[in-house]
Amino acid sequence: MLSEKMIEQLNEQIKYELFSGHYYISMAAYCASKDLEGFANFFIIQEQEERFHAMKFFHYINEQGGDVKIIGLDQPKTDFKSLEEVFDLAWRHEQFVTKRIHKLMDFAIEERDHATQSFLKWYIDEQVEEESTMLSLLRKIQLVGGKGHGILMLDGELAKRQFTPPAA
Ligand code: OFO
Repeated sequence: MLSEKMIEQLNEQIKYELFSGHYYISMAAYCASKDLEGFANFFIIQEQEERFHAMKFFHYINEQGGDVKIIGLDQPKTDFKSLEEVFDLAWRHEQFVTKRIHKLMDFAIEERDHATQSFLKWYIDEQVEEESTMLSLLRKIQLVGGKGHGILMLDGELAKRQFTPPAA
């Protein structure tokens, strides 16, 4: 059984997960506009991951007898200057999401809601991976100076990315 306040907080997190997907599709559009189909694919797959994150909250709220409420999404940024900027923003965005997940965990601890603490553990681990993926790509892009052969090689690598539902 979840408190009303907890249901509200979890519903808000659905919004953030869906917004992450929205933001990444916008980044995919920028990459596609530069003919970087591999980078576009990376963000298209990332959007599927974010939907998975959102739906995990959706099912948890339902399982616990709460009502899911879908809240409107904000307009994501659409004008990007470079691939480096895109990955810098993606990395910063993941840090923001990590902070939100940690705040949720703090609240679950405060409420002595053990079930939600156990549920959120998965997200805490997932965020370590999410931040690391974005930072690693940002560093690689910086390493090759954001252009040339290196970028084409990375693009080829990222074209292979496929969606595999993360282990529950
Ligand atoms: Fe849902 O992890 Fe990215 O935002």
